Amino acid sequence: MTRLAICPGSFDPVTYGHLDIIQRGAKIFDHVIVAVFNNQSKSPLFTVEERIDLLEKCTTDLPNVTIDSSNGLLMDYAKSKNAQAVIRGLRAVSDFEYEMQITSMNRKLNKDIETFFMMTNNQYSFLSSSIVKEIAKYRGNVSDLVPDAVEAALERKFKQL
Ligand code: COD
Repeated sequence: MTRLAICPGSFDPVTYGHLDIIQRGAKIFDHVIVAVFNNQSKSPLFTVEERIDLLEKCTTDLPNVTIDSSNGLLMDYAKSKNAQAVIRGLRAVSDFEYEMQITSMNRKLNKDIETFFMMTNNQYSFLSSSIVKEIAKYRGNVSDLVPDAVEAALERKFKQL
């Protein structure tokens, strides 16, 4: 049986913290689908298409990773793909509280799909898409935080705004 996991998120935009979780997940599961969800409450900077394009550019070296998107519930999406698991990353205690609530609710929606948590790599423990956007907005250097393609996309985006 193929072990398939969904790695869901906003990825607005993808960072080295996300990529670390995706790479490590891809070593454990046969196939990982990175799914971009349109979380409107976060007022995204990038469109879903732009986020997918950046994720595709940053995962070309991972043959068992594909990129997709969804507008619905994560558990419905995971079931439609016959996934056994969802992968999430954990940075701090604050992440834990949020994840615990969502995971409990997701388990209520579908008890057959497990959520796997991976601790952040220490060097990325303070890294988030929001912090990257804040730094890039004021023309700060984000080259240690995101791949080149994302850095260039941020530059273009903030020039337009
Ligand atoms: N180190 C390690 N992990 C990290 C790092 C880092 N530096 N940065 C981010 N991550 C992890 C996050 O913990 C998360 O697991 C993943 O990477 C994606 O992060 P984000 O911030 O891009 O994505 P989120 O947390 O905004 O994604 C939320 C979802 C879109 C998954 C959620 O809203 C969702 O499931 N939406 C669909 C509707 C639904 O089913 N809702 C739940 C109903 S109970």
